Amino acid sequence: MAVSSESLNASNAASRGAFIVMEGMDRAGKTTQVGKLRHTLEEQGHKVKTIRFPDRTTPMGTMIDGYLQSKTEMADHAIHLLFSANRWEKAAWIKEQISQGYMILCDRYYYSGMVYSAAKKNPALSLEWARTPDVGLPRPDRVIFLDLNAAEAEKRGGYGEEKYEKREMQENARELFLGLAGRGEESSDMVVIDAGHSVEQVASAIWDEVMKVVKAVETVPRRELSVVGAWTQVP
Ligand code: Z5A
Ligand code: MG
Repeated sequence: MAVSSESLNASNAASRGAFIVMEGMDRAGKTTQVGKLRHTLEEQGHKVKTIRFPDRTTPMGTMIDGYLQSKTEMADHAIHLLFSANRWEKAAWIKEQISQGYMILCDRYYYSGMVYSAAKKNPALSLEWARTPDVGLPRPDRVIFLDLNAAEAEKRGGYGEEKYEKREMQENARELFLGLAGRGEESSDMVVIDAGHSVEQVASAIWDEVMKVVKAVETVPRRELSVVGAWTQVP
């Protein structure tokens, strides 16, 4: 992608990496865009590692995969805590890579965790409850939310194969995701990008955001990543 006029220099040796999360609706293009962003950052000389959640390669991830493919049943709270535990498995690794100067690009994170579980509308599983097990995880420097309505998502490849890929669930999840723009630290961490454009147009909008974050991280050498804090007040 063309970024020449606003290129960034390779990582400053004295700075930590940036922790960037790609969130969004099903089939919004998160994995596609993580790949493109990795390529662009590496072209500019940055060290980059990618991670995705759920990480289906761990023992807990295998259980999550079985659930998403409707091979096993699990109580709503139990699967929710497994998704969270799957992130905690990687928390120390994320902190370590960031301190070594790697840019971490993360494909889904705790935003998906709380939103998809709350989208089930189980009266005993609120958004607030769902967020709690993730308090204390590494807090992203920026969360890019790729917004796509369910009708557009359904036109894209592979839709409908997994458990949550149903119209009502997707519409509930989208409403909850967008509602995070007005809540707690998520309101300052999250930026919404319209994912209904071409891959290149979306990549360009993402780059505009990422560039700002990388510059900010590089100007404050060795500042630690902060952690996800508790929601202290109900708006
Ligand atoms: N889940 C949860 O409940 N709790 C949690 O804590 C977490 C997740 C972390 C599986 O996630 C499910 O887990 C998910 C949330 C839940 N359920 N739902 N819904 P996953 O990340 O493993 O899901 P996935 O299989 O990777 O699908 P995805 O992430 O939704 O897709 P994507 O990464 O956003 O899209 P993509 O793979 O990049 O692209 C999809 C297709 O669209 C592909 O054919 C592309 O070529 C095409 N595409 C991409 N961009 C465009 C544009 N701009 N225009 C046209 N076509 C495009
Ligand atoms: Mg994906």
